Amino acid sequence: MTAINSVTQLHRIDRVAVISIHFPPVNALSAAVRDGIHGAMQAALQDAAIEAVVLICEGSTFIAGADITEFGKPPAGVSLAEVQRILEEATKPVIAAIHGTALGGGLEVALVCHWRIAVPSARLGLPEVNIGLLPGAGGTQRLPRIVGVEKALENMTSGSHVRAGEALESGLIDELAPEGELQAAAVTFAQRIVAEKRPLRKIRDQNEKVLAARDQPDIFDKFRQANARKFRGLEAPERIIQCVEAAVNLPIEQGLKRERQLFVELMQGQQSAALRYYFFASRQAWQVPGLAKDTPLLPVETVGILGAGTMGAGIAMNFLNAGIPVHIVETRQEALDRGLATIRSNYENTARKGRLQLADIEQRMARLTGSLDLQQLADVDLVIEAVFENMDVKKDIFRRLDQTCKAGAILASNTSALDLNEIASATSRPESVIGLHFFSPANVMKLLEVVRGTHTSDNIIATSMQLAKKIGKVAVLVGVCPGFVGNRILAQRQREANALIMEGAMPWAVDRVLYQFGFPMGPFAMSDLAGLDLGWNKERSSSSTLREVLCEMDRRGQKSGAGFYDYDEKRTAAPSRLVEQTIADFAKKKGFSTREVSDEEILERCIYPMINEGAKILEEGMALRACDIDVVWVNGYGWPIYRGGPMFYGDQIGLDKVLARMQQFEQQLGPQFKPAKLLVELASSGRKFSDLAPAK
Ligand code: 3H9
Repeated sequence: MTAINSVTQLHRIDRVAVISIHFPPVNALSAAVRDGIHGAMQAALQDAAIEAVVLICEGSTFIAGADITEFGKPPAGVSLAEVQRILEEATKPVIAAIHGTALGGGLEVALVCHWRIAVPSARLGLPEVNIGLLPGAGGTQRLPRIVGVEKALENMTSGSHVRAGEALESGLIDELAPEGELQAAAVTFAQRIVAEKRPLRKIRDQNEKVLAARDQPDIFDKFRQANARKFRGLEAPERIIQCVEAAVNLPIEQGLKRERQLFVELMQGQQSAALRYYFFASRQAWQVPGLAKDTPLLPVETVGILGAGTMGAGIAMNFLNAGIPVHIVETRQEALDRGLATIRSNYENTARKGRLQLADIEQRMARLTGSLDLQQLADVDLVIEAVFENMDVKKDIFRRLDQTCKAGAILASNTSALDLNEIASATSRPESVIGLHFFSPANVMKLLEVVRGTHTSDNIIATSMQLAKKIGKVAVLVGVCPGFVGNRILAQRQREANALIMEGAMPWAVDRVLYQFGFPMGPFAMSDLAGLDLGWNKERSSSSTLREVLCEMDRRGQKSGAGFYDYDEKRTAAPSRLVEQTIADFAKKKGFSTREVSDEEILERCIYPMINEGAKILEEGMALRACDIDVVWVNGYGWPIYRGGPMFYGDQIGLDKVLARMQQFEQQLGPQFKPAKLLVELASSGRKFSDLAPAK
């Protein structure tokens, strides 16, 4: 065994050289890894006793890609292109032995090896699109040469991973190795290649599949059209398509040049910077400073839910899906029956779309029970209260839970805005009380705000974070304040959207600007979808808000065929003259004078107060890090991921610019725009939100 460098070993098994990489956590292609492979290859090629080479990794995975932390730094070590050249041009067969994941640059390294062997649990993919890039080490030219143009387009623009079995079928790998015996199988495979004197196989020379696509020029436009919605606003998918067009129409050397050029363009762009930032942000959100790594976790093997409404039912599904039995308690049989039926029908809908087997439905439903008896929750490990937002009702429930539930049970509230500490004060064990704020529909939405009360104990927090992972949520720890992080920031945008239409912007103009910014829909389209009559009462309605006026006109949103917009029978929205007039009359009555409002103002008025509110949230320690706020907004509110999140966006456009506009708005429009202290501090010292240390 020879150490080539700190991360690379070279050893011989008979006449096969085994290069093994050990660079935890994911064997990313850092300078050391590149140097190591290059050095080991040189040694193996020079050694006359060596007939073949196996490239393998230690730890949990094969190479999972280029080292993202190196991006943007000055180049160091041997380049990836040189590493690939020495592998591909080697005069001795080189076999990549894959376990875990071979992703991005990792798969691109495997693709310049002459053969690939993998264990069945391995997954392979080119997920660069997820960080706003394209496979920049030949992936766009080599993948279509193996799996064909359509599959390559699909794989690279979705960033999906394929399992080893599928990879074998498509030719991406050449053989499966028994699980746990990868090295031995790879060496045997290499020896067989040598014994059979097989000519070295280079993917770059296999042109059949790309040439076949030359006769179908509309293949690319069809692909663009079919995916237009999915790719909206994103730069990388289109560049990937252009690279594959190059693979089809140009010789490989020119295709590789085109790939490099487009890769560099993306790498220097703002989208990739945002997506790379988000990659690390989404991982950091799981880490809670001050919480010891060995904090004991509580077992959560049974869950009780109070309330079988839309929220309660959706929450229950998360646990049923993860194999955890749930008991739902309601106050009325009818409501309970409706809730249980909702859960079944949600599963049936999923099954109809082919995403669930009928047997799975029964398995999940078998884990679900319900009753009208709170005592049934005496032994559960976790209770989640999901009744309507009323402090007195919630306090009463927690008082009773305190008397009913076993010691050590986690008592959680799904409140979206109420003071968790006040709720906890109704119990004799506030240390066991936590907020688990799910977003609607709770079985679909990824975000979970884990709300830490003043007294919530560390093991309840650690257990909740771990449980969130288990049920497939993205958890962010937040503090107790009205609306927590997500809704508190949303309130800023909503206030401004409402104000803008009083000042002369039409709802469809506000919606268009926010849609073009990248949100899936604007606030008025969203209100129509949710229903304008949420919380509206016909008897008490007094035309005091525009919303009330619209409801009084029976414009209650999509469900009534009209709201801010008019809807046809397919629910296609169209701007409404009547609404335009209604807004003008209402604004006049309230003393507003209307004017032309520019798109730029709409955007700044809606977004900058959100950034400002985020700054206040950080100032108060209600979010641990700026990037946590971004994770909340991307996962819970449709913030376009390629803009990183509101705080990253603020950093990107410049906090001095945000501050200057907030100050102008404050002067023109009032104190609601008063800049946060933190925003002033950062902007005046030329710093960013990302420069801040996390809160404790
Ligand atoms: C590329 O290859 C470009 C090329 O085409 C062209 C070049 C010219 N670099 O996700 P986890 C860290 S672009 C640096 O929690 P899991 C991660 O931050 C790259 N670090 O684990 C975390 O650190 P920490 C294309 C990386 O088991 C730790 O590893 N490749 C990288 O849930 C564990 O990560 C990709 O986009 C990296 N490439 O999932 C693959 N990857 O512990 C990206 C991970 O300090 N990676 N880290 O928080 C993944 O998809 C997942 O990490 C993986 C493991 C599936 C591998």
